[in-house]
Amino acid sequence: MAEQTTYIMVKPDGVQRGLTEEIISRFEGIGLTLVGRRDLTPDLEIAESHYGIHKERPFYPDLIDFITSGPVVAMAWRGEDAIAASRKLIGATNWEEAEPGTIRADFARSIDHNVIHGSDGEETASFELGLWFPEGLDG
Ligand code: IDP
Ligand code: MG
Repeated sequence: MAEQTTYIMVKPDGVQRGLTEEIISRFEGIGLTLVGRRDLTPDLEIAESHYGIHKERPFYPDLIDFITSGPVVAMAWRGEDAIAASRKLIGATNWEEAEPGTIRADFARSIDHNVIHGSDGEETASFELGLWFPEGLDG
């Protein structure tokens, strides 16, 4: 497996609950390196691009409201097999189905406010990194 960079975002609920540092430690704990970080409140334009794939889903309007509701921590993490390793660390979308010890199993308590986002594949990762880090990454 080659080195990859993935897009990870602490969602507004995670930031508001003070989980950012704990989440960063967990990514460091699996050996990934933080190569970009931006703290921002997403505007409608970036939120709609990021979640464009879910436009037809019933939960889309609530998802956009939620993700634009307050600050997020947008991050780029790099390392061996970073995309799948991060998804594993994060756990299933629905916290009730997430493996014990994953971030969502430990901290999420609803399917929509589930603390964290992680890219689900190489194409998604490169799209999302370009969207959230238009000026590029460190290193
Ligand atoms: P993922 O975040 O695990 O990749 P996706 O299926 O890509 O999950 O969904 C994106 C986000 O949309 C989820 O993280 C969650 O916040 C929200 N979401 C997904 N499915 C539902 C649902 O059935 N009800 C409400 N919100 C949902
Ligand atoms: Mg997804």
